[in-house]
Amino acid sequence: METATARTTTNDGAAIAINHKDMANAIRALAMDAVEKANSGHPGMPMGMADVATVLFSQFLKFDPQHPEWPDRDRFVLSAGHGSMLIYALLYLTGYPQMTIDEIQRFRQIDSKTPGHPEHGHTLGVETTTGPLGQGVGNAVGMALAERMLNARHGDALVDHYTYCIAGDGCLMEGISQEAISLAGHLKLSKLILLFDDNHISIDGSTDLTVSDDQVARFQASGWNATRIDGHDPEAIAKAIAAAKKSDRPSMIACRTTIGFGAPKKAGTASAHGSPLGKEEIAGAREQLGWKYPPFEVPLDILGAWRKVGARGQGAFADWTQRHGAAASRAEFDRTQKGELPEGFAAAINDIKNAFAKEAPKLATRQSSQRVIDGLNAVLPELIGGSADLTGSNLTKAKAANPVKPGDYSGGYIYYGVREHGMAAAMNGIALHGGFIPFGGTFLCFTDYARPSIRLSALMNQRVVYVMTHDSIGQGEDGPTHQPVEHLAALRAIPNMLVFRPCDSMETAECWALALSARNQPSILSLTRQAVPHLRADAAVANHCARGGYIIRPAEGERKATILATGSEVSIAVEAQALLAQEGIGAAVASLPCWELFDQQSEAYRNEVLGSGVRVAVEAMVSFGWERYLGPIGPKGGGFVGMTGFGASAPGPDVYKHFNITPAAVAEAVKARL
Ligand SMILES: Cc1ncc(C[n+]2csc(CCOP(=O)(O)OP(=O)(O)O)c2C)c(N)n1
Ligand SMILES: [Mg+2]
Repeated sequence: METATARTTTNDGAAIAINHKDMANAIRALAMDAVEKANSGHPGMPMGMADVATVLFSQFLKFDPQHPEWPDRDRFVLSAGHGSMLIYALLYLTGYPQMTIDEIQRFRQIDSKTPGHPEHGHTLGVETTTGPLGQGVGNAVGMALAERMLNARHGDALVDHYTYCIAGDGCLMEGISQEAISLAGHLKLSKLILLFDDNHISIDGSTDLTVSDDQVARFQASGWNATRIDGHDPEAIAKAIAAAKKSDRPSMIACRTTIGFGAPKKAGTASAHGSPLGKEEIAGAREQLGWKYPPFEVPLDILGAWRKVGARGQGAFADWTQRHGAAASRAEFDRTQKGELPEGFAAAINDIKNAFAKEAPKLATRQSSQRVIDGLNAVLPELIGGSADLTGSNLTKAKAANPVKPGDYSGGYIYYGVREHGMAAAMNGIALHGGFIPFGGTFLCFTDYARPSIRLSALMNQRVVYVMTHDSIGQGEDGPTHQPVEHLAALRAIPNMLVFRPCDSMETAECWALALSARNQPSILSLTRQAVPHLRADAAVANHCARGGYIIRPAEGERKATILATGSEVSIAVEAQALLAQEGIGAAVASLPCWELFDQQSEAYRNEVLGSGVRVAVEAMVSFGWERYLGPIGPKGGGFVGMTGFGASAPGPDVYKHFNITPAAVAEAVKARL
C-alpha cells in the first residue's frame, strides 16, 4: 500500500498535511486490540474499511463531536454493524467526549459505551442501531429522505446535509436492501452515498459460495450512480466521494477491500471476520502495518491529526448556529426537532372526538383513523404518512396531503410501494433523523414482512406509528393468508411497543392521541376493515384508553362475570352482555385497547377492571398471552372465545360464525363457568 497523504482543513481553513496511513492504522490497531481484549468481536471489517472511513471522516463528513445532535450534521450509518469497532474507533479518535480510551478497552462489556453492535441512544454519535444486516441501508434511505423533506420546509440555511452508509456483502444480500435501494433510486435521493465494503468475504467464506450479483449494475438498474474503486487507495476514495456528492442520483461506491487488512495470515479470509486475531497474528499485523505502539496507545501526533479532523466541523457548526438564530421558521424547526406536539394538538383531538360523540358513527376503525389523520393534518405538519401500496385500504392519506415525489419533497405522504420492510426501516430512519413523526400502513398480517424493523423501532425508542388494518378474520374474503391470528400476540411480545386495538371511532381517536404522545415508543394501531358500532356514549374529554383498559359497560345488577375484549370483538362482548342480562346474569364488559398501558396501572385498578368473578375473553386471535388476565384457560379456568388455527375465506360475518366467535358463544362460555 502506498503511503498516501490526505489533505484536510482545520477550523480556520488552513490546510494541514496528515499521514493517511498512520491515521487509518490507528483504527486498525484499536479494532484488533479491542476485539482481542474482549476475546470477542469482529476485527476484519474495521481493518478493511479503515482507509475508506479515514478519507470520509477527514475530508467529507460534516460533524462536530462537541455537538453530536447538531441537526444539520451529515449522517453516518454503519449498516454492517458487526464492524462496530470502526465507529467506536472513529468516535474516540475524533474526540467525542463520551468515547474515552477506557470505553474502547471495555468493548463488549456491561454498561460500556462500546456494546457488541452500535446502539443508538446508548452511544452518542451512533445514528442508528445496527447489526441485523441490511437495516442500516433502509435507515439511511429514510434519513436521506427526511433530510430532503426537512430541507423543503426550512431551506438550505437550516437543512443541507449528506447521508453516508457503509454496507457490506451481507447487507446487500439481505432482501431489505433491494427495497431500500429501489425506493431511494426512485425518489432520486441524491444526497445519499453508500460505501460498499466489497471484500468478497462473509462468514461462510468467499462470497463466491453464495452470490454472483454484479452490484454496480444492480444499483445502476435501480437508478443509482455506481462506481467501483480500490478501497485502499485514499485518492480514489476521495475522488469517488467528491463525484458522488455532485450526482443527481443516490450513489454507490463499491470499495474493493481486503478484510482484516494487515493481518499476515488472516487478511482476505473469513477467519478475520468475527473472532480475535490472536497474539501472533496481531504481532504480525503490527509489523506489516508498521504500527510500533502498544495496545490501545495512539501516539500524540497521530491522535492530534485525528483530533484536528474532529475540529473540522466547528466553523460550520458556528455558521449554522448563526443562521439558525436568524431563521424565520426557527420556532417550528426547534419544536419538531425536540419532538414536541404543537399547542393545537389536544384541541384537534378533542374536536375529532366531539364530532364522533355527536355523530355516533358506525365506521370501520380504519375509517375512523382516516378521520383522525384528516383532522390532524393541518395541526401536525410533521406527521408524514404513507402506505406500502395499500393507501385506499389502509386509509392513511389525509385528503389535503400531497405526495412526496422524486425531486419534490414538500409533500407529506409517501407512496412506499410494495415494500413493507423497506417502509418500516425508512420510517425508523425518518424518526431518527428528527423533525418528523412517520406513520405507515399495510395489513396487520404483513407486519411479519416488516417485523425486524418494527422490533428496532422499539429497541431504539422511536416514535413510529404502524397503521395496520384488516386486522382479523373480519377481513373476510381474502382468506387465511390475509387474516392475522398470531400477530397481536407476536407484537405484544415486543418490549417497549404499544399495541392498540380500538373498538370504535372514539377509541380510535384516543389511541391515535396516545400513539402520537408516546415520545419514545413505537405504536401499532390494529384497525378493522369492517364497520363496527359506536360504543362509547360519553362526552369526549377524558381519554379512557390512556389506562389501557376500562369498564366500557358496567354489569346490570350483581357482577358475576367480566367479558374482556379488544377492537371489533368489544361489540360482540356487549351483545353477549345483553344475552346474559336477559337471563338475569350480570356481566361487565371491559375494553382492553392497550395491554401495555393497562399493565402499568395499579393492581387495585386492574383488579377492578378484570373483576373477581368469572372471566371470559373474546378476541378473534389465538389465545396466546391472554392467560395473564384469565389465568389458566380451560373448562374450570378462564374462558376464551377466539381462534385456534388459521382463518378461512368467506364474507367476514360468515367467517365469525364459522369459527363461533359470536355473542352466543361468549354468553355460553360465561354460563359454563358460573
Ligand atoms: C439479518 C442478519 N443475519 C445474519 C447475521 C449474522 N452475521 C453477522 S455478519 C455476517 C456476515 C456478513 O458478511 P459481510 O457483510 O460481508 O461482512 P464481512 O464479513 O465482510 O465483515 C452475518 C451472516 C446478522 N448480523 N444479521
Ligand atoms: Mg464481506
